[in-house]
Amino acid sequence: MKFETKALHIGEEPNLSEGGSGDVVSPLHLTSTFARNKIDEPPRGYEYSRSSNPTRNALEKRLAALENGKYCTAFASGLAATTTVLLSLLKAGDHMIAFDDLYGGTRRLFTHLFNKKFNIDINYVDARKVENIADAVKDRTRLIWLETPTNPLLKLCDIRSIASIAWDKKIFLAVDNTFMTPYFQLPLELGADLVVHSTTKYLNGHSDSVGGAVITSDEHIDEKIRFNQNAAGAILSPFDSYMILRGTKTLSLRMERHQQNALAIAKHLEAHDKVERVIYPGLESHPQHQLAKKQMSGYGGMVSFELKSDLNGARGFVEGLKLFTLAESLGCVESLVELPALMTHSSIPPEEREKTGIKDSLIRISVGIENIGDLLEDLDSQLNKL
Ligand code: P1T
Repeated sequence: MKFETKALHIGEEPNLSEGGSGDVVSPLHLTSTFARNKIDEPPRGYEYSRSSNPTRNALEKRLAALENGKYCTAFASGLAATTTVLLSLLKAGDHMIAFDDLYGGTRRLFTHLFNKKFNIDINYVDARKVENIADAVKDRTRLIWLETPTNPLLKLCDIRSIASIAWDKKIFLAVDNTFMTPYFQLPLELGADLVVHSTTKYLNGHSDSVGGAVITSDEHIDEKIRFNQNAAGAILSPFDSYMILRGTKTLSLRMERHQQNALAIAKHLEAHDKVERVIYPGLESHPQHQLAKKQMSGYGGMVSFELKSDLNGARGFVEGLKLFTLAESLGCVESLVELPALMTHSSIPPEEREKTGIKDSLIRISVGIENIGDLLEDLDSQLNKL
């Protein structure tokens, strides 16, 4: 089955056997527990909804299929998924390497919890250069953590080349695929061991659910993560599982439109004299456009740009927009705008932000599926005020 078909049919096969009701849409199983006849009689594979739930299972099956993986575990948020991966693969004293440009909350989790509290040694490196990863490897390195493209600077790294280093040194490679989704990028096919998602974003797509997921094809990795999904308990609720199942059905259509609008906006901003720099992997001016073409089948819906202005100018710009809602998050049908220095990445110390290139005037937009003419008019109205 191709992507669009899997997104509709995997995990939601109507049950037409005797006793099955033939629901076309997977029923929402809100039960917390499952009855059994006798203590030793396994109750149809389900015992308790933290361990396993039919609606969550349906979603996990679908997401595994969309990423071309074998196993998926779903969590209460993207960060809960990330936490469970680190809990499952690392122990105190281990070393990990992470891209130096990451979602601010992921970096806060790594630094404040796993490094400072649980003694995981972490090196943040510019993973655009594969040799920076190779140079950072130590005997104790157990995990490499990447976003590509990164949040918010849309930097790319070469998954296949980094996977070959990881493979050689027996290090796990995890890729956060939230920005591209499996519609545009398949990290497992490129050699990653695990894919992580904030399903809060494109997979659900409608700003009305928070969730996360981990996908792998490695049985042993899945076993560890599944154990901790139950043991630590940061599971996705049945209702959110239902919402994301519904969201994935239109993912392919939404991603095409997000991308079409994002490219038009990126080109428009690039030609505007009030704009210093536009970052979008689909622009030929993106320093890694060739890698984007090779590694991804599209460029996504996220655009970042710097105004020829200061923090106050950028603040006035984002606060003045009418159609772009000023809010954190991304990947939903409506357009959102934010200032990373004061919002999503404010937990990163200013000197670290400076080092990775997150300037005060950097604006990040998550381009929605509205009419492109309306979106351009909204942006122009604020650009002309500068
Ligand atoms: O918010 P949560 O579902 O816990 O997901 C965390 C997360 C993980 N990975 C990436 C790439 C992300 O962008 C996020 C969350 N990001 C935002 C809320 C944001 O506005 O960037």
